[in-house]
Amino acid sequence: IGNILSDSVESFRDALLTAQHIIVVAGAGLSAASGIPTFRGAGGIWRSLDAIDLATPTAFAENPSLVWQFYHYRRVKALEATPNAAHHLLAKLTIPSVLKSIAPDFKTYNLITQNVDRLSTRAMESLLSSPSIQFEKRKNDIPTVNSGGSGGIIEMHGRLFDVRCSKSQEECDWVEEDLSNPLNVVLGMAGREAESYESAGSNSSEAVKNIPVEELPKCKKCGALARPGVVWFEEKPKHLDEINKLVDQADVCLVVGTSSTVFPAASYAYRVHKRGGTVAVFNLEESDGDDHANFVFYGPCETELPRVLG
Ligand code: BJW
Ligand code: ZN
Repeated sequence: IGNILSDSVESFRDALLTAQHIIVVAGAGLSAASGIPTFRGAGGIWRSLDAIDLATPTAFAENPSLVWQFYHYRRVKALEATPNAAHHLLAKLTIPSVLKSIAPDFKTYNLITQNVDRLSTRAMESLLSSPSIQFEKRKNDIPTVNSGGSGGIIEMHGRLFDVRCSKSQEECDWVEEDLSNPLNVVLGMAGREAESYESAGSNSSEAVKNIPVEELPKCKKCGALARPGVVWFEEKPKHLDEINKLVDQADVCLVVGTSSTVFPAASYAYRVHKRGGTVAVFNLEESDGDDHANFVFYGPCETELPRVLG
């Protein structure tokens, strides 16, 4: 028996009138309009390799040179990108007076994102620096994780711009945010070479250099090989305690631009729905999230979010 879905803006806005705790669960589709490739489907192929196969501890252990070049490419993409209308809309909802105009009883609003590209944080930063908006004393409250609070951006799959030691966290806890481009000269050179190879008409893994481990980024504490500060398959997502509290208290869950195929993120809408909460999916097309939704707004989230919530 299929789940009954509505696409009525009016009914969804009615549900928001009594909402108290609102969460957004976001995925790669949120950043698609900014030019960041998604994981599944055509966008997920890098130099003829599948992004999903590269985002694993095994791939890194077997070929750190390959995986670092993939993340160098991703870092450059993210640095060159700018937040789109969907990031900006979700950021604007952290302003209590704005959210109160559509959800007058709301108490908390938090964005749980699977994305590592920093674009939601950048949308927040640009909002906080815009002079035209009154901030209700939120000026110094640049959100990161704030358990039980409101206005947080929770980056559950880590961050593309964090660089950390490849040893286990117990062995070496070094981690540093580094927005530089390139992160290291050799990666920069390999990236440019691969690009000219590609523009000469080839899109293959042959364009990927074999960089010796000594020339890859290193831990600044113990000298071991460094790795991107992202969460790969089989690794523990970040901030799970905070997230679980938010999911357990949420009465409205917006699912934005995710295929809802990766756990535990894929289970959050299900949990809210099962408790009788309202779930609204914003996606280009049908996704696994639809199974546990009350509302589905098909289309690009950068136009659908402003249409439904703006
Ligand atoms: C638009 C749009 C537009 C496009 N507008 N929409 C069996 C059952 C249950 C679980 C498991 C299982 N077997 C294995 C597991 C666990 C595993 C898992 O879920 N595997 C599945 C494949 C089954 N999960 C894990 O391993 C996680 N860890 C874990 O569970 O740990 C447990 C633990 C607990 C305590 C201690 C120790 C362990 C970790 C998952 C890590 C995922 N990592 C990645 C890479 C991150 C780094 C990087 O960026 O490189 O995260 S994989 C990749 O998938 C990335 C994404 O965040 C994630 C989700 O993808 P997302 O965002 O949904 O993207 P797409 O491409 O799939 O979808 C895009 C969507 O957007 C599409 O639907 C489009 O239609 C849409 N769209 N444009 C609106 N403009
Ligand atoms: Zn180290």
